[in-house]
Amino acid sequence: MKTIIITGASSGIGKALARSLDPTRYNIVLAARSKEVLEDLAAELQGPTMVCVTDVTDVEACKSLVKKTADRFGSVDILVNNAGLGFMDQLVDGTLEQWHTMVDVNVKGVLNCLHPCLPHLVQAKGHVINIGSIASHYVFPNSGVYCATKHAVFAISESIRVELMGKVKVTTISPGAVDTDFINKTTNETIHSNMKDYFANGMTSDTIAAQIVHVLDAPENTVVNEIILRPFR
Ligand code: NJP
Repeated sequence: MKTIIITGASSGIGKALARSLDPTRYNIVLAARSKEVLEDLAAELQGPTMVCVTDVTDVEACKSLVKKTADRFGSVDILVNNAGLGFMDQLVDGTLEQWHTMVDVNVKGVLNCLHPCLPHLVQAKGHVINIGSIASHYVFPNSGVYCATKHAVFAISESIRVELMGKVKVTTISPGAVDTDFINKTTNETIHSNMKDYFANGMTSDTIAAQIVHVLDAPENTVVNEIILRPFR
């Protein structure tokens, strides 16, 4: 059995991933802030599962998530840094508060979980899966700060790749539009109404989850470092 922590497991891609994993092969740790949703999901899953209510912006909560995981299951083999959000807006209209929230969740949240996990991952010859984005590679209008955070996520993945080669596997999953609650965080009503159909016609969370499962099933001596997925239309 391998032990996998999934952040942002209460919705979208994280939830779909939890449902897609083979319960006979994984101990699944579900992390997010929405306690009841996580508990309902845990009740639905067949295998060993633990709910850890975690705000990834809270350093102590992230340390506790990793400690509880190691105490309960004996190892941390896979960390999926999936929790993330985007507020789409022009720079001149965006609020500093929303910019900070994106940095706090998408970048610091990844680091807050990665730091306490690393000793366990090195010991387990484990795997970090960071959910990046097409926005890890390109900068689009109305999403400058979001793109900056996802560029940072890609850089974090690359630093794991170059420094921990042979010790810890790392994969960046870089999707384009996926039909989740993601776009509904955008408070600029004009941008939201212009983009919501684009996202509603995007890929499904199950499609992204299937690719993560595929990455986890790569041969022991192989690592898939990145998958870029775009809607085909
Ligand atoms: O979005 P959504 P996705 N602490 O809104 C959690 C990236 N992505 O599945 O805490 C802990 O359904 C939140 O949980 P809760 C995107 O950037 C997406 O699409 O209970 N968790 C929920 O489970 C993100 O990195 C698209 O509110 C926190 C989850 O995050 C990843 O995919 C395209 C949290 C968000 O679920 C999953 O997003 C792309 C916190 N402070 C990249 N704040 C796309 N959908 O089109 C939020 O390129 N969460």
